[in-house]
Amino acid sequence: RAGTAHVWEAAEEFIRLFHRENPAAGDPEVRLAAVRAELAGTGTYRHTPAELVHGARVAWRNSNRCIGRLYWNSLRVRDRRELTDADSIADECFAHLREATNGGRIRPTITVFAPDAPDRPGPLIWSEQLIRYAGYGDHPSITVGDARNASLTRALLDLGWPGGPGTPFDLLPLVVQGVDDKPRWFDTPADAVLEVPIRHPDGPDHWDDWGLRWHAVPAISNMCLEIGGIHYPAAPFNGWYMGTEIGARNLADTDRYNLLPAVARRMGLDTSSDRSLWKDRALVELNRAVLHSFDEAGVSISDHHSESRRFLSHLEREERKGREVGADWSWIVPPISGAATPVFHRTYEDRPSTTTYVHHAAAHE
Ligand code: HEM
Ligand code: NRG
Repeated sequence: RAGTAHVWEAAEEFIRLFHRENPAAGDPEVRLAAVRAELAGTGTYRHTPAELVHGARVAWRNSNRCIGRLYWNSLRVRDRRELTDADSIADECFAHLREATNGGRIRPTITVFAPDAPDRPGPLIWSEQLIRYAGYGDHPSITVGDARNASLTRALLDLGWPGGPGTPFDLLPLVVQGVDDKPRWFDTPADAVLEVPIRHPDGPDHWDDWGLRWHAVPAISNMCLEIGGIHYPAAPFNGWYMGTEIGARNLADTDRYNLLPAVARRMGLDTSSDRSLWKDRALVELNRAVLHSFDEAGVSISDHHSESRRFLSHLEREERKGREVGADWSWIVPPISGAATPVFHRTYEDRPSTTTYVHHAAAHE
């Protein structure tokens, strides 16, 4: 069969790694012979349940942009490879959210749907994350909501979604494209989404009535899980947030919620000159508010100082196991107080792997 040479190469590497790290799984040569025969006969091969679990975990271990990798080996894997249609996939995404949210004690979880087959691509989740806020309007400065999701919001309206109430935090439906089907949208059930109201620990009178909020669970749903040459285009995964993702980026970036001027105003800061460092001071207070609010709500979240220390423990532990850890400095170093965290003061090798999570082009752009 033509076109399977590159699959075989990645498959052989993965199967050998799987057996090296799971000696109880038996003789790799026996499994390799079976994989080779299946590839020759069908143009693809099926992972065993144990290979899928380990593969999804190793793909996390190989995610060079992720600072949260210390617990890679405890990722919960939901095997839903039999599902190819949008309805069941949406249902299972919502079930994923309920199990992963766990009342606030967030559990790192992945749900794996059908892989690409030689004769047809697998299902696709158009939404960047399972939970996203609408962005109405095409220009960041005039958008209501999250400008990052303006193109997804537009795609949804084109698909017949009537639109939400028009608040800055309207939940978008999930967009799923089943195998051999058009993309379809599914309203996210309220009981699948936990949100946290953002309040400041010192200034309740200034922040309480503001209506800021963010969702508890970051669940990336548009990356492709690649394991040993097999591509799972729909495989949403989640961990918990590091506070800076919300406080220093989502709510602060000028092309997202752009809230620093409003925070500074509430704090009574002099915004007439950059040199008053009003942006820096507003950033710190916004980040304090995020951590405080998640703590108050009993929702898992890490801060960038402890997450950085955990990442260095991860590097040490992996080194002891004889494994080299790839990392991308520009993604690992937190967006505020970089040099105050230990991950700043060293370099990393951004080494590629064939078992990892990769971005594919957005279907709606
Ligand atoms: C990226 C933290 C769990 C895979 C990141 C980033 C942070 C982070 C801060 C950078 C995000 C950004 O700058 O936008 C964490 C924490 C976790 C966690 C605190 C808690 C357990 C996971 C899990 C997976 C994962 C469970 C996969 C199974 C990734 C990937 C990226 C990433 C693939 C890069 C995303 C991209 O390219 O857009 N993580 N993570 N992480 N993480 Fe993690
Ligand atoms: N910055 C994005 C999420 C990216 C992934 N971060 C995680 N992943 N924490 C945001 O929504 O702010 N995770 O799987 O936990």
